[in-house]
Amino acid sequence: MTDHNQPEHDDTANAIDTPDREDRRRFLRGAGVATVAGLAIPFASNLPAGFVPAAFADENPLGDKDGLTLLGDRPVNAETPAHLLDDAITPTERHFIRNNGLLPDNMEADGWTLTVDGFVDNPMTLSIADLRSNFEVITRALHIECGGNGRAAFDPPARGNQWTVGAVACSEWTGVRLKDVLEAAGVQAAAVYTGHIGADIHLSGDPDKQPLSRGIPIEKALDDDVMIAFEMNGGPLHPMNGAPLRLVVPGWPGSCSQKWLTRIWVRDVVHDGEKMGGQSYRVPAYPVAPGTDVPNEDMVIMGPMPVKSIVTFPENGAATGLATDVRGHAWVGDRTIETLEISIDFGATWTQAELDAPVNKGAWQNWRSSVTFPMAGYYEIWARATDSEGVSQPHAIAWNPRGYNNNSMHRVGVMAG
Ligand SMILES: Nc1nc2c(c(=O)[nH]1)N[C@H]1C(S)=C(S)[C@@H](COP(=O)(O)O)O[C@H]1N2
Ligand SMILES: [Mo]
Repeated sequence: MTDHNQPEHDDTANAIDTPDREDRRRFLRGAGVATVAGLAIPFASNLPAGFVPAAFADENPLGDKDGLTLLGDRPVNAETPAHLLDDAITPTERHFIRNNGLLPDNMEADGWTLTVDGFVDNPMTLSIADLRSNFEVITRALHIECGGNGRAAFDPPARGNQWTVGAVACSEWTGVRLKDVLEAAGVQAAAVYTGHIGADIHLSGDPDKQPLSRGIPIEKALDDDVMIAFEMNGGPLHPMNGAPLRLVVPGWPGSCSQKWLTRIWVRDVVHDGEKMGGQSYRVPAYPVAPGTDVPNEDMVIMGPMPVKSIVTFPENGAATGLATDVRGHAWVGDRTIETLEISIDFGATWTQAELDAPVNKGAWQNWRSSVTFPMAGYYEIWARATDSEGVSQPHAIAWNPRGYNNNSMHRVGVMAG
């Protein structure tokens, strides 16, 4: 019903004016007093961290990302449901998002530079055009898994994003080898570690703080399969995935793959940037009972990620016939997957699935099988990968304080028959 007393097209007649993009940007930036449509928020200090005023909710922070589950929007974190990870190569719209801060203001490829300095003979600053013309350009399928993938299953819970299984992806990246760039810069004998710096903005808005600055041992940085990437799946990098330049360090905690990359600082000490110390991306040096408080000095920096797999078909909770195809992916830090087994009887018996070799080093491995259920009912499909050192996925989580490295078997329930 139209209220004829209200003038048409008069915005001031609304309960609150439409919040504009500038308001939202300012709010997300955490810069000064937050407002909505020019109105102060008297109870702003009560608004829980990570909450954005509901009046802004119509602006989808995930944009063109397809079907991702939003875990938080300040910073933006979103995972991909397992059944949407079915492709051999993860489409850009389905690559998960893990941000520690806010997007840089400027993500233009033109004018972007990468500085390589520190313990190198020839410090250099390169444009993306320089990277393309001075080094061999390669395209590789490389997987990235967040160190906290699987944290939601921790008991007692671990704080941080409650990822279930979908903070993992394997896109096809185009760029240059980090190794080639480091060799051109001339890594000095004293170098032990890289330090990675990106252009993203700290949640506080303080330009002197960085949301994240991690690094890797120099031996890993000189691996053939570590890339500085400027394209993703044949197109530009997605703004949420580090446009216009990022590192991709397959097999290592995703946090090593610095997005919005502006500088590689070659260090003569273990890099001490943001989230290299304390309890961040570090695990106890020895096994601990669930719930144990572990002092910082007993924590070690995470290295290669453990052996893991995911079932991408059928979808958890699906109705199937008495026979169904089953498929998914498997991956592991610096090794390869040797076998992938599945069980439909809660792990009593296992059968081997067909497993592909990685399309290149650093890619996840695709696998497939088919199962026939003996009668109608509820079944679970369990998948278990074993790596080239004979290490398999466990049933239970090796608990640690911040919820890293959960590589327990993925379980998918189906209603068969
Ligand atoms: N500059 C910068 N790089 C970053 C991050 C970040 O917050 N800032 N997050 C890291 C983490 S923790 C992960 S898991 C990966 C995720 O990459 P994606 O968002 O492209 O999936 O990016 C890493 N690179
Ligand atoms: Mo991560």
